[in-house]
Amino acid sequence: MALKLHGVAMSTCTARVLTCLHEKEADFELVPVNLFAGEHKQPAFLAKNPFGQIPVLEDGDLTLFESRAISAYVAEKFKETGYDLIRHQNPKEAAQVKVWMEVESQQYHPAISPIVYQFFVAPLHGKTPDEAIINENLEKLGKVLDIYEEKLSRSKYLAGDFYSLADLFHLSYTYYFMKTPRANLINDRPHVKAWWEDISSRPAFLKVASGMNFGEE
Ligand code: GSH
Repeated sequence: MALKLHGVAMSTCTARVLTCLHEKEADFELVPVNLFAGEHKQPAFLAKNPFGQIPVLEDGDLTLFESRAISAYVAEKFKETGYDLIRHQNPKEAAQVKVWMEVESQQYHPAISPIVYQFFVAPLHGKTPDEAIINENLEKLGKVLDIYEEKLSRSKYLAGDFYSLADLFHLSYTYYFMKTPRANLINDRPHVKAWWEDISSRPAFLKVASGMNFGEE
């Protein structure tokens, strides 16, 4: 039975899982959730994720939420097909993948997500993007990217000389960030820029990016 992913193609967290599913060439069905109608806050959806957020993955009797945990499950379940995202045959490389997955979630995400929110989501709620929040987080993001620049001068990807789930986790938020007037934070750092151009041009992500039209016509 095909996996069922409940979510919306333009959502960053859904896009993270979709990219992973495409990399693994997994058979799945995307079940749309009507966020504007509040479907994710209704009992039927809350039974799948009590936090009332997308995405949710159903694999038979297994129900999962949290996009990074779902992606890790998909990468493990389909470790023999598609691209190996977790270096499952090399414990030391696999450990480095886990380190940089944590870095994305603990360092990169907290800085980039408020910026993306202010540029793309706040206007949907009739609010002007808050410059103070944007600037404070640009500063944080710049410091994180300085560390990335140094790391990426020593290895082609974050966990080593191989693309992995750690790189993949960065795609969806960075994709929207690159549409803001502050894309220079990436473009001014040559190794980060080369890394971004490489990971964002993988066929699995291009498929997903074609559905990410948040905040655009
Ligand atoms: N940490 C969660 C994950 O990675 O899955 C975050 C999930 C999340 O924030 N989902 C957003 C959502 O459902 C869409 S990207 N927003 C609607 C809401 O929170 O009401």
